[in-house]
Amino acid sequence: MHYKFQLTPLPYSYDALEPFIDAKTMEIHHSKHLQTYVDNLNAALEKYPEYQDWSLEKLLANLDKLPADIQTPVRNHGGGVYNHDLFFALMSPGGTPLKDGALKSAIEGEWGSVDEFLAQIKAAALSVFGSGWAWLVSSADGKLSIFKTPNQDTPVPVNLNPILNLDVWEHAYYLLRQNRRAEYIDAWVNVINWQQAEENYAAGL
Ligand code: MN3
Repeated sequence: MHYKFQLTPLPYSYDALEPFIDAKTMEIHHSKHLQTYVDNLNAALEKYPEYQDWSLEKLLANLDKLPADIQTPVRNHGGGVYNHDLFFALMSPGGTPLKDGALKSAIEGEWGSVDEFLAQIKAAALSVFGSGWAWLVSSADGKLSIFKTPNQDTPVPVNLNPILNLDVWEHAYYLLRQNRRAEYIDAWVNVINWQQAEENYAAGL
């Protein structure tokens, strides 16, 4: 995937995550917020053909090599595209189960149980001040950790493999749940696409 970036279609309908995440939130989040990130990323790259064949990962890993005037737009809007493409694929109607296997074993090895991991990522997500993301990531040796990023920053520049991410920008929950971030996180647990998380983990090994 490189310039000209396109809006990735949602792999389910806007109302498919009800009642946990409402249709109006999903519609605005995908068709307005993500579309804006795509458009602004393309606008930043429009006048620099030499970067138009760079993948999104390459752009995000090499922000300091880009022309000064597009470093911040690519960081913010490219990060927005990267983060949301992961996030939307990591949800599914009713969720998919975390099967016995490499990821479940690694989570249990690190946190003792999946429930304890979920408690820890909730705590991390609640502690993001303002807008940002909570992540489950793996390092090159496969070790898991919980990670936080502000704004639309990504784990790419620090070479961490994304397994699972959670958007805690207010636009992800404000329409249905107003300021109740904890309630949104508890609802999100019901729609986690663990099968996709398992694939993301395997891709980083
Ligand atoms: Mn968002």
